[in-house]
Amino acid sequence: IDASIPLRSRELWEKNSIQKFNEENGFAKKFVGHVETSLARSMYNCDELAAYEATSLSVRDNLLIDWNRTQQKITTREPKRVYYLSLEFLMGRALDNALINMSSNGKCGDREGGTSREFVKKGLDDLGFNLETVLKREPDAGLGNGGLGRLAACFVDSMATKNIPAWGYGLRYEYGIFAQKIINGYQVETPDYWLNSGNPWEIERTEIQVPITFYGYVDRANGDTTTLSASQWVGGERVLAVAHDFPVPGFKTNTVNNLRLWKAKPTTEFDFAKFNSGDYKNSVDQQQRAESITAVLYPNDNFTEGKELRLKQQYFWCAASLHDIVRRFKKSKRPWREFPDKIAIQLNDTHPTLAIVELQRILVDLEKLDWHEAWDIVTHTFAYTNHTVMQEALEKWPINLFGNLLPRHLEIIFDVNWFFLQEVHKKFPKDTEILRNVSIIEETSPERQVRMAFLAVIGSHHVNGVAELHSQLIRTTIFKDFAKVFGNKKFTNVTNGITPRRWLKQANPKLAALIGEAISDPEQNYLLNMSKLTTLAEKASDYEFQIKWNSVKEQNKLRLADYIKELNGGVEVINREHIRNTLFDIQVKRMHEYKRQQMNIFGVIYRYFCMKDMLNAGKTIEEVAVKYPRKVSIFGGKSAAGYYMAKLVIRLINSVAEVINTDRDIQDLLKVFFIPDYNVSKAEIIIPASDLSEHISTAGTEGSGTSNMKFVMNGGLIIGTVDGANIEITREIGEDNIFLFGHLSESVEDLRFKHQYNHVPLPSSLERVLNGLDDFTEFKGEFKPLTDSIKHQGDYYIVSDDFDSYIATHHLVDETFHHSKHEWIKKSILSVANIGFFSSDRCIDEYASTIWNVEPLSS
Ligand code: NBG
Repeated sequence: IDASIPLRSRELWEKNSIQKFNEENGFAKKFVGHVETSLARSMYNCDELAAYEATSLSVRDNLLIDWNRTQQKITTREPKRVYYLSLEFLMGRALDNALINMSSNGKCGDREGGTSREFVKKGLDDLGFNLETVLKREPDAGLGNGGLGRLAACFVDSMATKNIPAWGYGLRYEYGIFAQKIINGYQVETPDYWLNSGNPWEIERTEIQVPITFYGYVDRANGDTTTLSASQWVGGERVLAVAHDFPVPGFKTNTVNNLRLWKAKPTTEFDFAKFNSGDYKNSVDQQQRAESITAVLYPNDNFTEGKELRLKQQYFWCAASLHDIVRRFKKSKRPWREFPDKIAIQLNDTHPTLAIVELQRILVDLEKLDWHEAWDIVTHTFAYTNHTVMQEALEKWPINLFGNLLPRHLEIIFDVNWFFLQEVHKKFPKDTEILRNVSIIEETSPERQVRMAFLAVIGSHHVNGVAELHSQLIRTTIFKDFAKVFGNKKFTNVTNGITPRRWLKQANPKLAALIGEAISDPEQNYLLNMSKLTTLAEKASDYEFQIKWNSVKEQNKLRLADYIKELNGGVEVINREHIRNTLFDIQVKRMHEYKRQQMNIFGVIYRYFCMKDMLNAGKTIEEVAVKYPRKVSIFGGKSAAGYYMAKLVIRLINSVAEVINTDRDIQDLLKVFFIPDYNVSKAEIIIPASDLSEHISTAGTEGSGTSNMKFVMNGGLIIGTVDGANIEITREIGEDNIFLFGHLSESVEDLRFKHQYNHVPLPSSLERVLNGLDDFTEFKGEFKPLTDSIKHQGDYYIVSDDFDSYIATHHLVDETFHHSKHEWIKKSILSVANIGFFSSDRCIDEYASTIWNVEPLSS
C-alpha cells in the first residue's frame, strides 16, 4: 500500500518538519522537552538517568533527521547496497560515540569546526548536569562475545563514515553477554538485562513484522519427486519477527545508516485445534515460548554448542532479514537477474549461512525460478568471512535436528550438494577422496552432519580470512580441497581493522588532541585518513614531544589506577607515587587456552619466585628492583560458562594476586589484578593505559586479533607471538618496535607430535612454576588440571616450548622500559605513526572494491 502523503499536503509537511538543534540554540529546549513529555518528569524530578535519557533522545532526534534523508536518498538513487549479517554487534555505549560523530559535520548547525560534544557538555552544565557522569549512566549494548562482534560494530561505523549504503542485520537479545562477577576468585555469571531502563536508541517498528515458520513438512504438489520444483514447505510453528532500528552515524558526514535487529514475538493467529480441545492454557504457553528465541545471546567465543535454540535463532534472523531485503528489491520492479547487481550480502562467520538456503528457497519455491538460474543469483550475492581455523568453532548440525526444524532447507542443501559433487567429479574424475572431503554432509561422525562452513564456501563468490596468515591457513588447511575446486581467486584476505573514532578519539581524547596538534591537524581530520599519521614519525626523537607524549600516557595510567582502586573496594593496588616507573602489562580478551593467559600468569609466578630467591640469597630490595623493576600485571576477560579450564585460569590469576599483592617482602615491586566484567566501556579506560599488552596465542590459532591494533593505536607496545595480525602490525610499525617471541606456526604441528609420542622434558623455569603450584599447600592441588595438561596431556598449546623465549623477551621489555625510557617512547610514537593501515575504514574500502563492488553514495 502506498503510505505517502498527497501532493497538496506536502508543502505543509515540509514547513513543519522538525529542525536539528545546533550550537547556537535548541539543545536545552529539546532536552527539557524530552524530560517533560517523553519521560513525563520535571525539573523537580530529573535524576542522572533521566538526564542521560533526555540527552540521548535529543541527540537521536538529530540523527533521525539525517537517517531519514540518507534512507530517502538511497531509495531514490537505487545504488548497490550492502547488507552485513552478523549474529553479534558488540556496540558498547552509543551516546558519546554519537556526540563525537556528529561533530563538525553540519548535523548540528552548519558551521565547520563546531563540536557538538562541547556544546552539549556546556548545555548540560547549564542545566545542572555533568556530561562525563551522565555518559556513565548508559549500559553497554553487549550483544556480542568478543572480537567477532566488536568487528561488526567497527564495520558499521566505518561504512557510515565512508557513505556506503549499508545496513547491518542482527538479533535484539534481551540479555547480552553475561556480567562477570568474581566471587572468591571464581567467575560467576549474572544475567545482563541491559534493557532494564528502556533503550532510547532504538526505534521499535511495529509496522514491520515478518512471519517466520519452523518445523512442519514438505508438500510435493503434483507428486513431483525431483524436489527441484513445486515443493512447498508447510510449517508447523509460527512466530513474528519485529524490526528494531538503531541509527548508525558516520563521522563528519551526514550519512546515518541503519542497524536492524529482530525481536521474536507471538503471532495473533488463532489455533482452532487447541481451542477445540479446550487446551487454552497450553496454547498460551506455546505462544509465549516465541519470545525465548531472541531472549539470550549464546555466550561462546570461538566455540559452537549445537543447541536447537541456536539454530532457531539463526533461521529466525536469516529469514526475517532476507524477507526484508527481497521485499525492498521487489519494490524496484527489476528482473531477478539484477539482484546481485543491486545487493551484496556479507556473512559474518557461518552463523548466517542459512540465508544462502533461504534465498534459494524463496527464488525456487515461491518465485518459481529455475533451480540453476536461482543458484546463479544466490552465488553472486553472498560472500563469507571466516574467523577461525579451530575445529571446535566450526559449526556442524546433526541432520535429524536440522531436518526436523527446517525440512525443506535440508532438502535444498542435499540438492545443492548433489549438483556440486557432480561438478567436482567432472573436474577430478579419478579422485573419490575429494568428494568425501568437500561434501556438505559429513558422513564419518556417528550421525551425519551438515558442515555449515562448506555450505558457506559453496554458496559464496568470495571467502575471506581476517589476516594474511589466517587467510593463507584457511586455503591450506580447512578449505584446501575447495581451493583445488574453485582455484585460489575465490579465497582472499581482508585484514581486520578498528574504528579510530571510538578507539582513539573517544577512548583517549588527550592523545587524539596531541596527535592533531603535532601533525598540524587540530580538527583531527586524520581520523578519516589514518595514513596522515606517518608525519608523526618526524617527532619520534624530539625530546620535548616525547615528554608530552609520555605525560598523556601517565594521565591514562593514573585514570586506570584510580579505577582499579575503585573496583578493589577503595583499596589501592597500584601506588600512584610510582606510576611513572611502573610498567603496566595488560592482557584483556576472552579467556581461552589458545590465547594462553595461563602462560602469562605462569610467567608472573616465575618472576615472583626469582625475586624471592634473590631476597633469600641475601640481596637487598634495591638489588631485586634492578633485575625485576616495578610492574603491574593486569588481566581481564570472560570465560564461556561451561569452559572449565578457562575458568580455572581466572581462579589461578586471582589466587596468585592474593599471594603476591600481600607479600610485604617484595614491597610493591610486583602487583597482579584481575579486572572483573571486561567489556567495551571498560576497554576504553584500560587500553589507553597500557605500556605493554600481551597477544601471545599459540602460532596459527588467532585469526587476527583486534585489540592488538587498539593497544598500538594508543601508544602501547606489544609482546606477541608470530600470529594473526601481529605479523602485519610488525610489517607496518617495524620489527624494532614490537617484542616478538616463540615458535612459528609451521613448527606447531611437529611440536605437538613430539609431545604426544616422546617424553619431552620441561624447561626448568616452567617445571619450577608447575611443581610450585602443585606443592603449594594453600592451593590444595586445585590447579592440577592446568599443570597436568602441560606435564602429562601433550601440552596442546605448546606453552612449554615457548616459555623460555617468553621470559627472556620480558627481560628485554623491562630493560628497555626502565633503562632506555626515551627509546621506549620513541618506539611508542613510531608505532602510532605507522598504525594507520589498521583503521577499519581501510578494511571497508577493501571489502567495497574487491568483494562487494559497491561505491560510496555522494552527497
Ligand atoms: C575471532 C578470532 C579473532 C578475530 C575475530 C574477528 C571468532 C570465531 N573469531 O582472532 O578469534 O580477530 O574473530 O575477526 O570469534
